[in-house]
Amino acid sequence: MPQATYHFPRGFLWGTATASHQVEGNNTNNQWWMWEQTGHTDGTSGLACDWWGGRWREDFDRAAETGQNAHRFSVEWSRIQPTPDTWDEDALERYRAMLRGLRERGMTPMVTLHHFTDPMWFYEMDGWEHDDAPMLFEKFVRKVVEALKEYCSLWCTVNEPNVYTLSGYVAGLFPTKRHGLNVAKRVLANLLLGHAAAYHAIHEIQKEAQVGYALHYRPMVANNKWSPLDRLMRNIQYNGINMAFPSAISAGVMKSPMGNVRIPEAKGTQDYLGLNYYSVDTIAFDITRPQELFGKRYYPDDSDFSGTKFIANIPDGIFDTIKWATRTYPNLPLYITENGVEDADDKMRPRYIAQHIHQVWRAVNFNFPVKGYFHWSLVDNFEWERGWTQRFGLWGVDVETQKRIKRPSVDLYAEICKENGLSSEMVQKYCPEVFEKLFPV
Ligand code: IFM
Repeated sequence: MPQATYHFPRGFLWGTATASHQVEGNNTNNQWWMWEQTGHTDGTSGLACDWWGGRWREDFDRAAETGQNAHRFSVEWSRIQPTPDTWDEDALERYRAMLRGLRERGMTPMVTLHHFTDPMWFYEMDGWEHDDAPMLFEKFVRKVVEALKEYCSLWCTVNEPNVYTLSGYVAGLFPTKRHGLNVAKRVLANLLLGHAAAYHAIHEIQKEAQVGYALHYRPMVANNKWSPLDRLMRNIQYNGINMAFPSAISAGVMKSPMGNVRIPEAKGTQDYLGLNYYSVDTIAFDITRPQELFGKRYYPDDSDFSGTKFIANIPDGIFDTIKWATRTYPNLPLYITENGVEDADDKMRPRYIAQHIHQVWRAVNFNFPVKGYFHWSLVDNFEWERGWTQRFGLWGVDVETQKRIKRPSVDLYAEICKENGLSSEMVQKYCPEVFEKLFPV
C-alpha cells in the first residue's frame, strides 16, 4: 500500500468560515429575521450558535486546539448601524474582542463585510436596488475598518453577490421586495459599485490591507455535449451565474443576460479572489423552464450525493475552479473561502474533505497561487431558507441545548491542519473508500 503525504507550502492558511446571521443569534434587526418570522424559512435562527452570547470563545478554542490557524467570519451591519444615523460602539467592541480572541489563539482573521444580511432600514429603502446603496455600504465599511484595523488586514467585501442576487431577486428564496431579471441586474451593478467603493476606502484607511470578495463559482457541463441547445443553455447559465463580478473586475463591464453594464470603477478592484466551491452543475435545455432561461440545472442520478442531495461530491470541480481563476487573473492570490457539505451523520464529509483538499494540493503543485482553505463550516449553523435542515458543521450543534457534538471529520481536518498536508494514513483511517483514488499504485 503506498505511503505518502501531500504537503502544502509553509504559511498556508487552514481555517473554517462562518457568517454573522448564521451563528450569532438574535439578529432581530435585519431582513432575514423578518423573513423568518413571516414563515419563509424552515425554522428560525433564534439563538443560532449563540456567538453573540459569547460562545464564539469556546468555538474558537475548538478551532485553535484542532490546528486551525485562520478563521473567516462576518460582521453584522444591522448591529453596527442599527439606524441610518446611529453607530453601536458596543457591537464594534464585541467584534474587536472576537478578533483579539483569534489573534490570541494564533489565528489569522478574514472579515467579511456583507454576508447576505442588510439592516431593516436599508431593506425598507429598497436595499441594493437603491442608487444610494453603494455609498451607504461604503460609509459602513469605513466605520468598521477604522474600528477593526488593529487586528485585521484581510477583508472580504461581499460574500457570493451572485447567490444573494439570484436566490433573492430571481428565485424568490431570499428576502426581497421585488423580483425580476432587470431588478437583479440593477442589484448586481450596485453591489459591484459598493464593492469597488469599499475596496478603495479600505486601502485609503489601511495601506497593508488585502481586499477581495468571495465568488460562489459553479463549474457547469452540458447534459449532452453534442446537443447545441444544451451547450447554449450551459453557456447562458454559466455566464449568468458566474460572470457578473469577474467580468466587471477584469474589464470594467458587467456581463449579464439582460445586457452589459459599464462599471469602470470596478476594474482591478481585488488583491485576491475568494472562491466558494461546492459542486458542479449539469445543464439541459428545458422548454418548460422560462423562469430559469430554459436551462435545467441538476446532478446526474449516479452522483455521490450528500444527505439531502443538496451537493454532489465532485472534487475535480475545485481544481477546475482554481484553474479558471488562475487563467482569468494570472498571479492573483486565491483563497478557497468556502468548501463543505451538509452531512449530519458525517458519512460523506471525511471523503469530501480529503478529495477536495487533494485537488487543492494538485492545483498548488501546478503553481496556482492558492494561499489558504476555509472549510464551511466550524459548527452547524442556520442555513438560510433551509433553516436547520442542513448541517454543515465540523461540530454538530444541538440547537436546544447549545451542546457541540464532535463529528469524526474534526479529527481528520485537525490532522490535515497540523501536518500542513494530507497523508495516506489519514485517508486510510478516515475514508478508506477513496484510498485508491487518492493514492493510486
Ligand atoms: O451557508 C452558506 C453560506 O452562507 C454561503 N455559501 C454557501 C453556504 C452553504 O450553503
